Amino acid sequence: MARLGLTPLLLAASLLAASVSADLTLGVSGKSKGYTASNVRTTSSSLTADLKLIGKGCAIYGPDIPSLKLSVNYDTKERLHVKITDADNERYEVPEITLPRPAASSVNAKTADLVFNLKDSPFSFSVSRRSTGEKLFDTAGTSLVFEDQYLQIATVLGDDPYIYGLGEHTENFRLPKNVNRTLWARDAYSVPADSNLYGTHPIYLEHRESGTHGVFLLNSNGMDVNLGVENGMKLQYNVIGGIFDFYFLSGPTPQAVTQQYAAIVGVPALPAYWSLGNHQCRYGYRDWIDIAEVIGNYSDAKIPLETMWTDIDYMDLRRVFTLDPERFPLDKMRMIVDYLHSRGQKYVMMVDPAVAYGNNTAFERGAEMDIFLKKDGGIYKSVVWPGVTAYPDWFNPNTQAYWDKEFAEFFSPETGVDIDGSWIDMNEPSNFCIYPCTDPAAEAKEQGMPPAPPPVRSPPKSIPGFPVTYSKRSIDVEKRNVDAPSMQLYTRADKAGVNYISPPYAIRNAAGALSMKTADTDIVHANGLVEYDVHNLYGTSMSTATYNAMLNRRPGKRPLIITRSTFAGAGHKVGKWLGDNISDWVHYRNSIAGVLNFASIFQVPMVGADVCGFGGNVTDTLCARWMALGAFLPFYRNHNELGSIPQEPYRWPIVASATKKSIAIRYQLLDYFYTALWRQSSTGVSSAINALWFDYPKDKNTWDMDLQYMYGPAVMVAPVTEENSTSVDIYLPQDTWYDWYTYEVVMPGHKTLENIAFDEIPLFIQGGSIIPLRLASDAMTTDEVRSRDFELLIAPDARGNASGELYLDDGDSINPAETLNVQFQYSGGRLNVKTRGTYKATGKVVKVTVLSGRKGKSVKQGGWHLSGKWDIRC
Ligand SMILES: *[C@@H]1O[C@H](CO)[C@@H](O)[C@H](O)[C@H]1NC(C)=O
Ligand SMILES: *[C@@H]1O[C@H](CO)[C@@H](O)[C@H](O)[C@H]1NC(C)=O
Ligand SMILES: *[C@@H]1O[C@H](CO)[C@@H](O)[C@H](O)[C@H]1NC(C)=O
Ligand SMILES: *[C@@H]1O[C@H](CO)[C@@H](O)[C@H](O)[C@H]1NC(C)=O
Ligand SMILES: *[C@@H]1O[C@H](CO)[C@@H](O)[C@H](O)[C@H]1NC(C)=O
Ligand SMILES: *[C@@H]1O[C@H](CO)[C@@H](O)[C@H](O)[C@H]1NC(C)=O
Ligand SMILES: CC(=O)N[C@H]1CO[C@H](CO)[C@@H](O)[C@@H]1O
Repeated sequence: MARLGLTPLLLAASLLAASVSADLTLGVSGKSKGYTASNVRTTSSSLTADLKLIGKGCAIYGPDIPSLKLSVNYDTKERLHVKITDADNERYEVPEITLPRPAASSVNAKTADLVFNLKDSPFSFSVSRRSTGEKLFDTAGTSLVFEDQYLQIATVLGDDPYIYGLGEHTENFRLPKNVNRTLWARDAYSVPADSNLYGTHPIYLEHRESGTHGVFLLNSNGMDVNLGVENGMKLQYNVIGGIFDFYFLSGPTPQAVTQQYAAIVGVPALPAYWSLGNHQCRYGYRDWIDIAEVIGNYSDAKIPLETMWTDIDYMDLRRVFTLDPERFPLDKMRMIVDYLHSRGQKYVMMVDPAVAYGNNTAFERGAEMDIFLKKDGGIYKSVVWPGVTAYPDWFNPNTQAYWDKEFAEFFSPETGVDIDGSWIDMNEPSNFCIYPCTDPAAEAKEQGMPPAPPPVRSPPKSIPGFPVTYSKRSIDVEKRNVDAPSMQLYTRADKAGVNYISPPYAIRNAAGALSMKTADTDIVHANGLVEYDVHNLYGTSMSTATYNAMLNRRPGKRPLIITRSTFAGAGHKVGKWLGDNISDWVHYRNSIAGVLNFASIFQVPMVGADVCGFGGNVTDTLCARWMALGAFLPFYRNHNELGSIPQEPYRWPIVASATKKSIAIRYQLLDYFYTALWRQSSTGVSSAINALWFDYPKDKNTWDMDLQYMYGPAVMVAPVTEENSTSVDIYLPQDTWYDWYTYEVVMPGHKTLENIAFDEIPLFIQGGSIIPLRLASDAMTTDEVRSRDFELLIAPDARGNASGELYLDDGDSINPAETLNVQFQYSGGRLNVKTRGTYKATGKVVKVTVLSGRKGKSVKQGGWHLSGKWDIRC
C-alpha cells in the first residue's frame, strides 16, 4: 500500500521537476532530417543496413548518434524482429537474466505473414500484412531521432484506431484517441487515470476489420508513448535510453497475437488450484486476535474462506522478517496457521523489499552479504514503512541466497510462520523520502515512520468460531537450493554528458523527477547496470527472487506470488493485483479493463483488483456487486485500507448473500476455469479472461466494450455497472446464448436486463460449449471442491453441436507426474468423451444436462468415470 497524499515539500519538488522539463522541451519543434540507409544487405530471412545521420541532426536532447545499425530478422512466419541501435557503441538492453530472449530462429521472408519495406532517404520503414498489403506500422513522414538519452520513432495510424495495451494504466481497455501513456514504475495511490502506475508493459494490440496485430517494444527505459492527432493520427514513442527493439506480431486473430507475444516473454505460470479460492485481507488488522476473529466470523457466516492474508501490520516496527512480539506473537501465529492448514485453508503474508536500516538481523545479514544497493561507497538509504531502509540489489549475485535464507528462516514450517504464498508490495521501488533525500533519518521522523502501533489489548475469553487449541505439526521439507543466477557483468557507460538524474527529455512521470519517490536513478547495481535503465525491472526482479525463495521452501510446488510492480514477462512466474484503488463505482468498473489488460494482453492472467476497493469507505450495495464481480475474475481477494470501515463480506447481509451465491458458482466452475488457465499457460493463447471482441472480432459493436467479458471460453459476465441500479444495458453478439440461471435461450442484440437483485450477477453461456461443473456449490474450500463429482452442462450451438475440455492434475506441482486431459464433443444428440493421461480424478460425471432452447433441458443421470473413451446418447 502507498502513503496517502503529497507533503508540501514533495509537491514543491515535483513542480520544480515539471518546470525544468517544460523549459527543456522547447526544442521539440526542431525537426530531424533523419538518417539515410545504405549498404542494405538481404538474405532470404534477414536484412541489415547502415543508417547515417543526415546533416548535423536535430540535437534536441543532446548530440544525435551519427551511425546506426538496422537489423531485421524474420524470426517466424508470424514474428518480425526489427532492431535499431548505435553502430559504434554498445548500449543498454534489457538483460537476459530478467527477460530471456526466444531461441534464435528464422524463416524465409517470402513465406512470412509480415513484409518489411525500407525507404532509404530519409530512412523510414513500414511493416505490412502480406495477405492484404495494408501497412500496419509506417514511420514515413515522421522523424527518427536517436540520441543517447532520447529516442523517438512514430507510426502513422488510421483516423480512428483501436489500440489496446501500453500499461499499466487506468484508462478504458480501448485507449482513448488522445492519450499519453508514460511507462515508469511508480507507487500510485488511488491508481489515477492518465498517469504512470506500477507496471511497465510496452506492448499494444491494434485491431482492424482485417485483423489484429501486435507491436512490442522491448525496452525498459522510461518512456512516453503518445497517441494522438497531430497532422493525422500517430503513435509516437519517446524513450530516454536503450535501443529500438521491436517485435511485430501478425495475428491475425487477437488470440494469435497473445500467443505470439507469449512466445517472446514466456507463457504465464499455471497458478495452484487453491489460489483460485476466496482470499481475505485488510491493512489494519490490529493483532492476532483480529485475524483469528475474521477466520472465525467467516466460518460462522458459512462463507468459504480459502486464504487469510496479513498486511504489514504483523511486523515489529514495520520491519520485514519480524513479528510484532506483542500483537502477532510467534506462538499465536503458528497456532493460526496450523488451524488454517488443518482445515484445508491457507495463509499469506506481505513482504516488502526495503529492509530496516541498522539494528536488526535481516539488515545485518544483508550488510554482511553485501547485497544492498549502494551509492557513494555506502549503502543507499531510503525511507519506507520502518523508517530508514536499504533496498536489496536483485542484480547482485548474492541476493538470491540472502532472500532464500530470510524466507527459509522466517517462514520456516518448523519454527516460523508457514505461509502458503507471498504478497510483495512497494517494489517500484517505493520510497517516501523526497529527492535528493539528504537526511533520510530526519525525513523518516518527519513523516512519522514507523507509524505508532495500535495499543496492545488482552485476548478476549473466546473468539467466535475459533478454537484456541494448538498442536505442533512437524513437516518434512526436503531442502533444495535454487541455483544462484549467473550474472553477466556490464561496464557502466560513464560517458561525459550523460545525466542519469535529470535527463534532458523529462518523461511525464506523475511523481515529478525520475528519482522522486523511488531509488535514485544514478545508482549503479552490482552487475554494473544503472538504475536509470533498470528501474522498471525492480518489481519483476524481486518477483523472480521471491518465486525462487518460495520454491526453495516447498520444492516442486507452484508458489503463489502476488506482486504490485511488473515488467513484460512477469506472468511467467507471478500474479498481480491492481494496486491501491478506491471503493467507488469508477474503480469497480475500471477493474475489469485492468484485468483484461493483464490477463489477455500482458500475459499475467492471475490478476484481480482489491474487491470492494482499498481506499475509502465502501457501501453495502457496491461491496455486494463487487464481491459478485470479483468471483468472476481470476485473483479474488477482498482488501481494505487502514482507517476505512471494515468490509469483510459477512459485515452486511446483502454482501454475505452476494458472496455466497457467487462463490457457489465460482466453485462449480473452478475446474472449468483452471482448465482455461492451463490452456493459456501451455499455449500462450489468452484463454482465461477475454474482451468480447476477442471472440467476435468482426462485430464492431464489441470493440469498445470493456464491462462485459468472457470468463473462460464459455461464460459471459455482464455485471450491473451503475450505483443503486438494478438494471444494465448489455449487448449479446450474434450467437446462441443461454441464461446461466434459467437455461433459457436469449436472443442476441442490445437489451436491458431488469430487476437484478444486489446479490446477483448476470451470466450467459455461449452456445457451442460443454462446461464441466463440480457439484460443489456448498464446498467451503477448494480441497472440498476437488473431491466432488461432475455435472456436464451441454449448451449446443445453432447446429446442435457443442464441445469443451477439462484438464486435471494434482493442483500444485510444477511438473505434475500425472495429468488428465478430457475432450468433450456433442453432435447429433451424442456425447463423445475422450481422455488422455493417467491422472485419476476424484469424482465422476454423475449428470449430463443438455440445454435445448425452448424445450428447456434434458437431464441424464449416471456414473461415468473420467477415463478411457465413452459415448452416450443424451
Ligand atoms: C501528449 O504529449 C504531446 C507532446 O508532448 C502533447 O502535445 C499532447 O498535448 C499530449 N496529449 C495529451 C492527451 O496529454
Ligand atoms: C466478528 O464477529 C463478531 C460478532 O459478530 C464481531 O463483534 C466482531 O467485530 C467481528 N470481528 C471481526 C474482526 O470480523
Ligand atoms: C534495537 O531494536 C530494538 C527493538 O527491535 C530496541 O529495543 C533497541 O533499543 C534497539 N537498539 C538500538 C541501539 O537502537
Ligand atoms: C470512513 O469511515 C470512518 C468511520 O466512520 C471515518 O472515520 C472515515 O473518515 C471515513 N473515510 C472516508 C474517506 O470517508
Ligand atoms: C444511492 O442510494 C443511496 C442510499 O439511498 C443514496 O445516498 C445515494 O445518493 C444514491 N446514489 C445515486 C448515485 O443515486
Ligand atoms: C456440427 O453439426 C453439423 C450438422 O449436424 C455437422 O455436419 C458437423 O459435422 C458438426 N460439427 C462438429 C464439429 O461436430
Ligand atoms: C480511473 C479513476 O477513476 N481514477 C481515480 C482514482 O481515484 C483518484 C482519487 O479518488 C482519482 O483522482 C482518480 O481519477
